[in-house]
Amino acid sequence: MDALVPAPVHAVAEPAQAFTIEAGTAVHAAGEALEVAEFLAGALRLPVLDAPVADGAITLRLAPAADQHPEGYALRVSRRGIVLAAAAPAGLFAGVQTLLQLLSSTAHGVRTVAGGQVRDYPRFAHRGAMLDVSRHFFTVGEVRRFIDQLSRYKMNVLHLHLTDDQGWRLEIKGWPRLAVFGGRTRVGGGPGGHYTQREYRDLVAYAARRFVTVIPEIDVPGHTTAALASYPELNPDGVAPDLFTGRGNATGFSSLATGLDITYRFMQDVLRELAALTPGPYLHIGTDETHATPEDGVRAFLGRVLPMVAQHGKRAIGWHEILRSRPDATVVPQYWGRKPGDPLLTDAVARGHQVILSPADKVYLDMKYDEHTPVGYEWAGHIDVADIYGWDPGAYVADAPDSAILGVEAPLWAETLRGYADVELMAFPRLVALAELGWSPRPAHDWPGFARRLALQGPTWEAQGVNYCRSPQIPWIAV
Ligand code: TNX
Repeated sequence: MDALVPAPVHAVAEPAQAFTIEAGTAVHAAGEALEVAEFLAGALRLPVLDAPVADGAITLRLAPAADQHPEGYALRVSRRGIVLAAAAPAGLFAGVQTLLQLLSSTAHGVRTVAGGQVRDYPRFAHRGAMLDVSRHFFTVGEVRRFIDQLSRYKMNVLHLHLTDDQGWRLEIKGWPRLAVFGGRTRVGGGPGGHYTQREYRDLVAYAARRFVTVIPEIDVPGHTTAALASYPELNPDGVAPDLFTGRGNATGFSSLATGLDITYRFMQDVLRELAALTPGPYLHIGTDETHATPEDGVRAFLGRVLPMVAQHGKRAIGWHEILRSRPDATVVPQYWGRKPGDPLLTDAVARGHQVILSPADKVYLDMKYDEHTPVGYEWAGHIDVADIYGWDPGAYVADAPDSAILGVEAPLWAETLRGYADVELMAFPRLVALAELGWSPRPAHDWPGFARRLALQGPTWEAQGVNYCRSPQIPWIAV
């Protein structure tokens, strides 16, 4: 019980009550609880029985209660059996992740679940990571692995940065060259790639089975060389620029033509197809670093594009620069600045916006841990595990109630990454620190305790072949 990450709201260890998984143990569930039961049974290699609570069994039960958090759960492990109850399937899934962390097996293959009781629910609704698949393309298999890794720590959002100067990574049927031409390459000029709509739908469904919402980002009107290179008619002079394979240190050098009608036909088509692929409530439209777009052009562009997002029944997220155009309060700014108490956020919250916090000097996973990290940037400083753990999202915006903070998200930009092993190196263990900031109540916050619990994940990662960074701040167990 004292090894759980993220730390639960309330847990009592009952060491004499460990449950032993026997040859005949089954997972019992009915109705809507069955899908999560099957997930657990798959992980434990046990059968599922559509049957009521029984001694010696692992039972998953939905007990809808209006006052209970949709991701909350109650878990009771005793010698006689395990009962996991929640108001909604998302809560059962969170409880399953707790149960799996309580599992251990002896050298002889005897599997036990630590005894005790847990009552738990998250602090923030949005607990996410962003993967930049534009600067470097990651395959469906790699993204699935990332989703699995997020969900183990009760993270529930995967933001995919699908387009940028260096690559357009999603098939758009009305504009096919975006993916087949605009997705051809990547930073450094190696091969790129893209997701067909079918692959993308499968990915979204895979995430949904793990209660992870995919938020797709089409970054506009800047960061758009891949689109401009694919269709000459999107350029005011009718001439397509070359594909871009640099890192883009001078980010913000490209722009959609905000004065051309075709730009809005393009946006309407892209957003329509994107919305149709997105069961979740959000579409992310970028809007960062629009240095190549005149300020009134940005305003005019957003004045036409934001209603399109709403028309498709979705809520828009934009990087915090979007606030300069004074959008209505349904728009969610994602803050990547570095100023606690930034008046930009205080004012936005006062106008009714909910915000996502991704301060670059706290949670940018593309920053190096220290000077020895083989990849990554340093413009927002070094970020070791204690830095990502050492701030309070609830206190970052002056005078904001917790309800104004939709949550936290760690972006992983991919300019310097060489492959999926580098994703793991940059994400682990730091992402787990963010998971705890997002899930655990503020009073549970405790660095020495967290460092000790995090160290216990090391053997799991070794066993799974996760390329994590053995930060010297963590008391890793010798391997
Ligand atoms: C800034 S943060 C960017 C990205 C880069 C990143 C590199 C933001 C919204 N834009 O385009 O990839 O820095 O750290």
